[in-house]
Amino acid sequence: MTPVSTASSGGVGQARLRVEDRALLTGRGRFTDDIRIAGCLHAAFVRSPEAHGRIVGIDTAEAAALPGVVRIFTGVDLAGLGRTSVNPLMPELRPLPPEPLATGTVSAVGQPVALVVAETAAAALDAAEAVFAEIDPLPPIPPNGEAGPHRAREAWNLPAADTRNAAARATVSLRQPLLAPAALEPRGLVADAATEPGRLTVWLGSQSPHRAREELAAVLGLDPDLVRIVAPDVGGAFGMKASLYPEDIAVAFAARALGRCVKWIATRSEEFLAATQGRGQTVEAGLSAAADGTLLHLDAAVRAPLGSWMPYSAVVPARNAGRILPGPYKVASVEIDAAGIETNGAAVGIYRGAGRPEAALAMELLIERLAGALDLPPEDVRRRNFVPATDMPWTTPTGQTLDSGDYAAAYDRAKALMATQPPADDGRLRGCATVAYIEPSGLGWETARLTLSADGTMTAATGSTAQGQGRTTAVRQIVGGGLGVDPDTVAVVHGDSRAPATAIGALASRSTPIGGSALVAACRDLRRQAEERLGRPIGDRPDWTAIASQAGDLVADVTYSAEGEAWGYGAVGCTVAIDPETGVLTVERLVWLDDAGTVVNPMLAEGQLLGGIAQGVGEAVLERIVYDADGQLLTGSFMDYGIPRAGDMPPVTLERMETPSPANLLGAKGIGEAGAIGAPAAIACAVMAALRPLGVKHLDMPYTPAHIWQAIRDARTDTQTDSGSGAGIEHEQEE
Ligand code: SMO
Repeated sequence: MTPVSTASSGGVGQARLRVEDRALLTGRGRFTDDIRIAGCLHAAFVRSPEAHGRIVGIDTAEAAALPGVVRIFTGVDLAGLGRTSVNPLMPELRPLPPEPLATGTVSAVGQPVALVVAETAAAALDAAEAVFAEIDPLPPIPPNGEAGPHRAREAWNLPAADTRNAAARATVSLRQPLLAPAALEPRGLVADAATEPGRLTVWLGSQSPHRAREELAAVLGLDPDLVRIVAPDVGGAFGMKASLYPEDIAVAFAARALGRCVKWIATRSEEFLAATQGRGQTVEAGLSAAADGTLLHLDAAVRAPLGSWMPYSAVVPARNAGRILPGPYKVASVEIDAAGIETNGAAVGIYRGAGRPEAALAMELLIERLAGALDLPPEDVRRRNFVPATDMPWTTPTGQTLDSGDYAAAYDRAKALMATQPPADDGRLRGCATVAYIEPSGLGWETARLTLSADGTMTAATGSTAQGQGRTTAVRQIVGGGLGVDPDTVAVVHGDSRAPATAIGALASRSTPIGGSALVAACRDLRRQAEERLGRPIGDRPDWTAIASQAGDLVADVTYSAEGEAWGYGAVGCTVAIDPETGVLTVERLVWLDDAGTVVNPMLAEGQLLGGIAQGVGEAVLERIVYDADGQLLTGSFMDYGIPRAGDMPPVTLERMETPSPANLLGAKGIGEAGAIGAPAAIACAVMAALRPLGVKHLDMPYTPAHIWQAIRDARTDTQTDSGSGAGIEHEQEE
């Protein structure tokens, strides 16, 4: 395996400006709502006001008589459809696919119960409000609780190490809030069954249009060749646009039933109610070590809420939180159990990091506490246990293969960057911590298709879709480097289920490692074909126009399978200041060392990190979905749910190392989720360092002023500082 040199001509490694931005920043993007098909109808959903209940009846008569209404669909109309699938990544799995429209019972506030199709969006909305759904309430399973039927489960057990040498054991008990992925562009689709009779073309804001085509065709009972999914410009996704939704199925069904085009664009309120949410896990974990800090045994129970239905990747957060829990550290033995739990809330799915942030948070808090119990500096415990570069590839106790990297070097560099910070003393509580994280970027395959037309035009189609990451820019650089052409001359196609013919999509930080490597493989294949046709070597910078005129069209259609999983990693230093009188937290500084292997474009990589950090800061400081005991959503708008704004971003110092991965052709590792993985863990450890001297033993995110103020007050007024604590230390050799 020869990684591509970062110095190769034409692109890889260069900080080129994003070619996407001129259109996106001047209002000339083309998002799903910008798709205008003549005669297209509009859809609006009637949604359940109850978290759990029995449908007594749905009265559509008054609504159906309103002007402009074309048809109202209820669950019985769609009852014969197939069901979407759930990726069977955990050994114990009882899938819970959604009903496109509820029949019999409702199981979450906001669940679609009827679909109104009308001539205008306003008419559809008016009619939806005139539909009366009579529902007998039933007691709900609270969406942010921990009780409920287990729907998925996996355990990782590596026989117990000899813990007789354990000098201490630390525990944590974490309750992480549910989060709203809150993509700038809400979900939406335009389903056109009119323009080409017998065929269905759907414009869908999606990370995975090819999978959407397979799933939609299966559910509707259609030949997949008759279904085309196009993801136009997509304004953020973060895992929330990775799976087919009940609304997508209902609207596509309506378009087919009417032989028309039907459009639906979600409102922000509908996104809070019915888009998939993230996080929400409960983690009970313990970690023991010898007196010198050598980690011995890690045990954990992860409970992940699933909500009321399961998208395709529903079990990924629980599985990742379990399999990644040991992080970059050697741990002699583990006993980890992860389960997904059904509740009466919106579906919970993958959200930037998808179990990785949860794993890093638990492990880093455990290490901080364990170091305290052992009376060792936390950095000493980390350094003692990092998997050494010389031991790579390394199989973790959960069976994962870490591919490459120098975790200790990254950590030392981050510590060195932290040391340059002048100490401040302004009466506020200060805390700092330097943590470490890992970021697996997926297994399996991705596709690429390179076409050299007879006129010399080079077109690259990639299975990795774009939601704002700068995919076109990166593809041009990879192909420019691979073929020895000017990147700006490469035409790029993405987000169309017609080209390539199959694909997975943009998920799990895999687009550059796996999707990029597919492009590298396609470049090699195109070169080989050209040399075969011409019967001679073509050199590093071939004249493709001349080749095309001599050899004719060439197509390289490649399905590339990664040899293993590439693991990005890094270290994050954080300083926080807390006003003890008001509880106001300031994240004063983050220093960041990330190793994403081969970097295609340092500017894009930096953008990915900063975006992930912003979402990680939001998780740590601001964001929380709240349901009441009846399963009613209390945070249904941005008036109630805080997402970070520019002023909430701390100053960030970014540096990187570049250890090419042996797991794929490009040598790239994930970076898209790194910021969201490292930031919450770093901020949490720094906040606990600041509050620990006051006797605060544990505080769950988000660290809002009210939350911190209450913790400080409780610690001051409560000499029994254990009360309200979610963590403990056991000195096993003490009385
Ligand atoms: S959370 Mo990602 O889109 O796998």
